[in-house]
Amino acid sequence: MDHQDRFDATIAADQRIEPRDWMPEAYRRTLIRQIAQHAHSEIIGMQPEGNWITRAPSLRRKAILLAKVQDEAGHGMYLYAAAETLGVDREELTELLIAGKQKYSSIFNYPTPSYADVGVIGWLVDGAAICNQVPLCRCSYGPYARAMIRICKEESFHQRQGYELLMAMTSGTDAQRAMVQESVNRFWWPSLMMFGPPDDDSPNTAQSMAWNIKRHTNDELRQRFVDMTVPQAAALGVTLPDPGLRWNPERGKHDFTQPDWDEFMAVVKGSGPCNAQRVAHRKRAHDEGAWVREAASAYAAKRAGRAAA
Ligand code: BYC
Repeated sequence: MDHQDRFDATIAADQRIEPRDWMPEAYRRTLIRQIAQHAHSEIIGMQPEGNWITRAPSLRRKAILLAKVQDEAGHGMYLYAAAETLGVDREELTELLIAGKQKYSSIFNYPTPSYADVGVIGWLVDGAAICNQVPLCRCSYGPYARAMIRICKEESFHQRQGYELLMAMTSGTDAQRAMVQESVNRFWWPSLMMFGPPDDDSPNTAQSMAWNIKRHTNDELRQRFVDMTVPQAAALGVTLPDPGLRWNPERGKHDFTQPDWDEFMAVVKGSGPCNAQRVAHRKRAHDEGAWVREAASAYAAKRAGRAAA
């Protein structure tokens, strides 16, 4: 059996590819692309919510938000570590992000002007993330699949956190209910975009599914998210801002309106409301952290020198 046959047999048997196994170059490149984008999303994703840490309305809410944002940093680290098993370096990936040469999720290019956005991000954005990421726990590449198991557990907790905050707000005053509804109106459409373009316009899905990286198409996961979210919205007493949203008994699923795919393309290409701000902020943090990286390298070199002596 040659390398390619062994690889194909492993995929056909639904088993895992591990870092030391031979893999086609295109499989490696696809994984680096997806895992790096995913890692960058976790790191950039700290910014919209991090915006509220200093202004959270109570010590309890501040502690919860701090812990959540810190979890996102951890997810970024597991994912960069998974990408490193494919022969790329975290430093190199960070440079590509800062130079605008690698993507991160479109959702984090929208602003968070209201505290209700913290709850709505937890509910809708983490909810969409869970829908998309649970199947990745069965991805064919071992280090990515294993990283996703822990990430999904933490994301589920984040989603409950968002829902609990929204339950508190929607059982509060009219002004609080209005804040939640206004935030849902802004985040609903970008949340649907998180799953990627419609299947007919998704260049990567077919090959990624053949390699057992993706387990479902973008449209399948988007549908699953809508069906999961509708009863939750009813329980919260909020309206999803889509007049076309209704149960279709023949399909056994909800019909819904597609988001504005031109807006999606513009955001992915860098013209979203906050793209420039998000990348500039990341660059500043990276530059200001240079002394930490230098100190860590100097310390590691000194220890290595001592060990060799
Ligand atoms: N935003 O052929 P397609 C989180 C790109 S973090 C930007 O369907 P694919 C969280 C796509 O990359 C959420 N770009 O691609 C963190 C491709 O461009 P390239 C991140 C997008 O890869 C903190 C092109 O469009 N989750 O959950 O088969 C707090 C064509 O698309 C987007 C992940 O990264 C988008 N929304 O499928 C709270 C999950 N959609 O690369 C929450 C892992 C598509 O060819 N990633 N593009 O230049 C995936 O599952 C898949 O990569 C996607 C896209 C479903 C996102």
